[in-house]
Amino acid sequence: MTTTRTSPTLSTAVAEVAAERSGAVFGVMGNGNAYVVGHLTATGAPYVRMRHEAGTVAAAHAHHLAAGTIATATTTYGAGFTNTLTALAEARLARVPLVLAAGEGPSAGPRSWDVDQEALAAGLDVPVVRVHPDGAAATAHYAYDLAAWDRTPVVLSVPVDLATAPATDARGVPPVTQPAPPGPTDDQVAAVAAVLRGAERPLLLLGRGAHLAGAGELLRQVGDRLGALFATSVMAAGVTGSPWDVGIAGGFSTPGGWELVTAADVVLAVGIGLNGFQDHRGRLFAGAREVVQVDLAPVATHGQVTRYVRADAAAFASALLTALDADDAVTLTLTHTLTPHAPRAELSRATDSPGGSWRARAPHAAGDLRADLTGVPEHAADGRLDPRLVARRLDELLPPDRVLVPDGGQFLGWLPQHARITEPTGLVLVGTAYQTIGLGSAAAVGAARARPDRTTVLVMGDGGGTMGLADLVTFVTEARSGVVVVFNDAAYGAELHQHGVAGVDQGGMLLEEVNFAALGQALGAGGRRVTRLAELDVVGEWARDGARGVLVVDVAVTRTVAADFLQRH
Ligand SMILES: Cc1ncc(C[n+]2csc(CCOP(=O)(O)OP(=O)(O)O)c2C)c(N)n1
Repeated sequence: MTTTRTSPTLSTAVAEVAAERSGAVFGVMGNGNAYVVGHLTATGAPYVRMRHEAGTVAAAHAHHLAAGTIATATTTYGAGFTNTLTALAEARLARVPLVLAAGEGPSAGPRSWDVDQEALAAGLDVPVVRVHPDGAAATAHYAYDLAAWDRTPVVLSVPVDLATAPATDARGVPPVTQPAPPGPTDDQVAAVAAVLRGAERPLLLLGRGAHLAGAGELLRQVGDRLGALFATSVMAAGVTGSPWDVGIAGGFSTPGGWELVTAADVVLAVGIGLNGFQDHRGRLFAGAREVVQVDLAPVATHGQVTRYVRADAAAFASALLTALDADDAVTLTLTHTLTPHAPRAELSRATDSPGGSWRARAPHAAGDLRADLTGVPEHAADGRLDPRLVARRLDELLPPDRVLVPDGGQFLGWLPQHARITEPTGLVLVGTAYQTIGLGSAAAVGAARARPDRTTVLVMGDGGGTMGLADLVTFVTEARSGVVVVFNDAAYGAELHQHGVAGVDQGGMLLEEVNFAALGQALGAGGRRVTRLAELDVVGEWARDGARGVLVVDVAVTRTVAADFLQRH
């Protein structure tokens, strides 16, 4: 293939824009994108060879979650494109911006083996931008602008018959300008401040919108003024960095955290969609008389919201802080007049909520809210390990500078419930929006690329793990520092605990045991099969030895313990 053309072609123009606009390009090549990929590799662009096309999109998705920037996926037309559809649906539902530069059938009309890619993308609500030789670079830029503006994956389509056509700048495409996010009105802020002032157990419930707006610190200050507790969505775990964060709200809550979250009488939900996972069967607001939601959606997105403010999370938090400070100043003056020598701490406590600060009444909220596992036996009756003890031990052994990347399955709940996640980029979750399994290994590739300074911890079940085997190969070759933890119950455990227990025949749920440690070794990683908790120490040894390369830890866990998120009522 020639990649030394001096004049730009449609493909080289797309490749140049992809290299300029994205920190990484994840691709599998074929006829439809050969010239795009060839130009990327020839020019030294950060191109990652994935092993399955679903992985190209999942890796770009994870890269965005871990780095915040837009990444690119690239595939050929036809089978290459259709292989991406599950991952594309996930990115669309998760509102993750990325660009998929995909080959497409000829502009002159389809051949016998072409499918209608535009219709397939439309079925997923994913926009398609077709490149034409005139204005190829401008059109490619438009695809990135659109992805950023609408927080969506965009298919940038390269018709195969035009792939090497000379590109010109003849046609300009107006840049997409990001509209300023709406700010709250003074009246809205004053009303919310009053509601929060009247709360006995105020909770700030924060989602990815708060993280993306960079509002974590401001919201922490708001909560501190109010003596409030914090909880987050899974995508915003650790966003405030406050010790008063009681953890993830919803199916992944710790028992202690869930009790506190559902006891709140006033909830301020910021940058969070309040979806079914967070709401967890309608119980999220069990104790709340007021639920204030602040988000960018045109209207409230949960039926129990009592007051909705459409605003950017940071603009709102800053205005609310000012309003609370103004209230404090008034109270401070009054209190100071009465008790001129009272220490500052006393004065600020005087401004607390009516029943005294929730924090003062529930000091355990700042402590360890995880389930008490005292007395839980290491091995269940089937002789395999208890996954909760495994997760708890791994939390101690894994390097603290880590990014957890779970696949989907019932094991999903164990690490969020038992391991510390101290910042939103410390947990990269690809698959839950569309409820798909099998994308974890590819997501781990994207996370490892985005955060080479961290240890990437790929966590998977044996079912999703085998589904995503192709890009386990990529992870092992790509990751500078990685651990693969397989919660291996030799079953589709989530199916077993939902349908097996309901009487569905288990023939389709039980799997042959796969030895992932041996698989890892065959791929060039370290591998250890773990049947006793003490054998997990291999992770600590690996970390002490410099945490280099990839270690696969295949843990034989029991089928008999069901995850809380499948059964909490
Ligand atoms: C692509 C896809 N196929 C099937 C399912 C249905 N499904 C959900 S969880 C699950 C089992 C996952 O098994 P495993 O990865 O071993 O994890 P475990 O549940 O055992 O922890 C299956 C098959 C799905 N969510 N996505």
